[in-house]
Amino acid sequence: MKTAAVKPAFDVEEIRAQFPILKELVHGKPLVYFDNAATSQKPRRVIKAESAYYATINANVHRGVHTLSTKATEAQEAARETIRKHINAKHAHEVIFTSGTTASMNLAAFSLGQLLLKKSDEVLISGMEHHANIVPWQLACERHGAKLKVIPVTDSGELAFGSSDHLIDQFTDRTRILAISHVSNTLGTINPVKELIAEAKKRSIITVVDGAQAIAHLDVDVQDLGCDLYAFSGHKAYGPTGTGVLYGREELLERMPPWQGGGEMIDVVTFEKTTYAKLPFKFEAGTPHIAGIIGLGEAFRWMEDYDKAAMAKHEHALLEHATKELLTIDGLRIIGTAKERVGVISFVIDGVHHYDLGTLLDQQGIAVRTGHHCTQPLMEHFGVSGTTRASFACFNTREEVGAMVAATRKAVKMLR
Ligand code: 7TS
Repeated sequence: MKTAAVKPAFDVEEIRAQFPILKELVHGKPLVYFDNAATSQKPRRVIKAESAYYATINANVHRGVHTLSTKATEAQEAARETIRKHINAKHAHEVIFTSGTTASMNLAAFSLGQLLLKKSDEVLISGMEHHANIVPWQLACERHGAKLKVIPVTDSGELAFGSSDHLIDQFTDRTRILAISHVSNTLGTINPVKELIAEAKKRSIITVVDGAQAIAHLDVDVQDLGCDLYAFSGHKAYGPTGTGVLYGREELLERMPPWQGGGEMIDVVTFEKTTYAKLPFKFEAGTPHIAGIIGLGEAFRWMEDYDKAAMAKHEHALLEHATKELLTIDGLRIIGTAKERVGVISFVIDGVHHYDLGTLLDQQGIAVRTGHHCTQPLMEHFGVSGTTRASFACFNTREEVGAMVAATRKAVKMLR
């Protein structure tokens, strides 16, 4: 387990002051940014770190003997170590940089497919997955003649385990891989991944966690979870777009074949045969997003400066306030009422299309996401074409929630 350091008390105004974008006006109104599940905003420190790389040490990494290349390499590798510590991985080389969760999942599905999947084997996912944790496995299953199986979702938006007492009857003797989201991007449900992983381990099933919506909101400890692979995007955790991570347990990564070929991932290349570089470089073909990775390291250092539990508590209070206030609107239904949730709230309103509501909220300066949120099977389960979704970050306030509720009430009057 990680050791806790003493952190300053949570002060939302002090946090807000660090996000330059929060001073922007949208349609003449102060920006209320409630689309953090799509991408979070970035504190000044992250923006500065990224531009300082370009302004002072721009060079390619792990290549040159010259000073700038050495400095760029050191800055990139410092980011890797920061992330290792944050997620409590055993080794820095277990942290692979990717362009985001989507790339991490494609890497995982391609490589694990090659390593593990044979005809009639099974990959188990859940009914609340983002398309990035569905389609790569479908492609892998097609390639290897394997089957995709799905853990159903209950009406409250939780995983439906087997019959009783958390007995998991979705696992069969053909299940090779369990790929599951830590937190649902549409419902906010926090899944009991640690328990699922323990069950999977008893059956020698490899576990892959989609942590895209967890990394900025929960205390993620990969050793405590016991997962084999853990994927997330940097840009949802106050870091730059185009950055992400795939954490992998060393012993498994050693056995997994590369996903992409090219420069940096090789040891020796001949036309007859190529041998691969050691970890993590075997999985990092080509020039990485160096500036972004440096910014990502800074985002994690920034998060480390705060008490994540206090951030989570603040976001949860916003969720509770939003739930209570939104439910006073006639005909409004919340989609996803699981007991354990992060600050994500999805809702539908009788007689109001989510797209129209999103447009009217935008005119009030309020940014929410509308639509299926890249979870079409989940929308089908709930019998809706889409929802309006507000997703909170540590810089959001109770007053902003009030503004959203008032604007929603006004919009409903106009639209009905
Ligand atoms: N997995 C989950 C659970 C996600 O929420 C997302 C993005 C992804 C994977 C893909 O991440 P990317 O960084 O590679 O795009 N989710 C959302 C969302 O909810 N709204 O916009 C993107």
